[in-house]
Amino acid sequence: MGIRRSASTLTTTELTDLRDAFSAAYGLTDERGYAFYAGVHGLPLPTYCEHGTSLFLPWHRAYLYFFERALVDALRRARGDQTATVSLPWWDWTSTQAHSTGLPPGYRAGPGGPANPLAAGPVTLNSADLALVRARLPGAITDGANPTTIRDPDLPDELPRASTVSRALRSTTFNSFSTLLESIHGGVHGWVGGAMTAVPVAAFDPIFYAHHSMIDRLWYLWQISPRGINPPARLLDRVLPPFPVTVRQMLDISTLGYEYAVQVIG
Ligand SMILES: [Cu+2]
Repeated sequence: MGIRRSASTLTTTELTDLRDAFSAAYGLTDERGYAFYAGVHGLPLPTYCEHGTSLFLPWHRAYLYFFERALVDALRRARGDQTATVSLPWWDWTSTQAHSTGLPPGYRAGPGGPANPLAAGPVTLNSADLALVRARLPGAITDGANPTTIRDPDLPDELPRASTVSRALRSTTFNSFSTLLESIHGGVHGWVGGAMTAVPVAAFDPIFYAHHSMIDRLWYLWQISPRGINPPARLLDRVLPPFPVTVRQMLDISTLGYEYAVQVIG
């Protein structure tokens, strides 16, 4: 919790904390763990995530909020240190660096080095769901026992451009902003390839959370811009299952205990 930073600016300590937190969450098989959160978004059924609706932004904000809390708890338990903390970084896929090298360095697999828990996530599904994923979504997860997510990234310069995001940020209604941003977001899922291209398993890839932090940050930047406005009033008291929160409660990130480094936009 606290300040969410760009994935490309993490200190060695911050990256170690993040990796330890993900590893700790991978090891928890109950509702505190990674499999539970990844499963909330996709398989096993029911799938809760909101796509193609005006709840896309608030639902994913709630999702990241509860997942980030789970990461903090997992890290504290693993370290036996109640002061340990961690924040979800965002992956700025519009940056010059992303357009030349693609995925954030901290999320890539090192050649022959120790396994990087941010390079792939464990796909802990029952055998029927695993068989379904393998039949319907070839190339999403590895074969054999203890499968993990697979990526198949496109060329770095094919990531969304800052100018495309700027156009979305000039939207003057919540629904037009949400629709434009969701479409840009979908392009990045496709760019990463593999598990990230498919809702049922996308959230098993740890890059999912860095990608969605970027989306959440762009919503925040639009909210504080002169054009930012609340979702339509009829949506404000909608609950965002399975989370016991409403759209209204997701509007002000300062009440959620995290912030993004401020960036001035015109
Ligand atoms: Cu997504």
